[in-house]
Amino acid sequence: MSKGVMYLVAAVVFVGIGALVAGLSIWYHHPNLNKEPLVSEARYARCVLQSPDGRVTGSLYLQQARSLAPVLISGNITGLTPGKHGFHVHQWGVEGNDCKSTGGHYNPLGYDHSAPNATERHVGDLGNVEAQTTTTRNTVANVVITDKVLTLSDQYSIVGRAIVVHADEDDLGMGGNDGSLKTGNAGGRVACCTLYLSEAPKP
Ligand SMILES: *[C@@H]1O[C@H](CO)[C@@H](O)[C@H](O)[C@H]1NC(C)=O
Ligand SMILES: *[C@@H]1O[C@H](CO)[C@@H](O)[C@H](O)[C@H]1NC(C)=O
Ligand SMILES: [Cu+2]
Ligand SMILES: [Zn+2]
Repeated sequence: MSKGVMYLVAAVVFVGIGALVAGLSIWYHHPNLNKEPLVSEARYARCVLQSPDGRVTGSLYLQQARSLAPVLISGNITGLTPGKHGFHVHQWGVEGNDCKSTGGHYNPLGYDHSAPNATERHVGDLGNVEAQTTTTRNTVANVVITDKVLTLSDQYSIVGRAIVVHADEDDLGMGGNDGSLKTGNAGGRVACCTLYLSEAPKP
């Protein structure tokens, strides 16, 4: 063997041993990396709506069977004015009972505001909920949403962000003006809450 080839072989062996040592040390410091998780991958989250004037209340329950599965949202919201109300995930959690602290619609991909079934939309674009008058002169909006864009895990998780309910109807980006492509012209923020991870609901 020439000297050059010997040096090359020595270098390859040296780098190989280095990689092995690095790999073993990562494995040693993170012994859980090669273990199955003890709990199921399903995730659950909740959001307890609050409104500055206390008129709107409601609880929302979210669930996702596994990473990349659709997110189901269910719940009831009472005290809204009858009719449709924009319903979104905003970027930040609620600070100090102030729905303005939640920033704009959660939009990590930089798209325009649109409808929940649009291929390009804000991640937070969930359309509208509709409040109906009940016999007791109150209103209730029954929320049942299945959404394929939202997720409770990974890079674009909405956990820790906010759900915001608006005063007016979301025009789903069809309003023909700048506001429509930003917020759907859904008006003021009448209620909001921060999403937090929770246990599976008890049957
Ligand atoms: C919402 O209210 C309806 C009618 O009272 C009830 O059947 C439903 O279970 C409620 N949904 C949730 C998620 O609490
Ligand atoms: C989204 O839904 C609306 C109403 O349900 C429908 O008119 C529209 O064509 C749908 N858009 C897409 C992109 O599927
Ligand atoms: Cu909003
Ligand atoms: Zn939006």
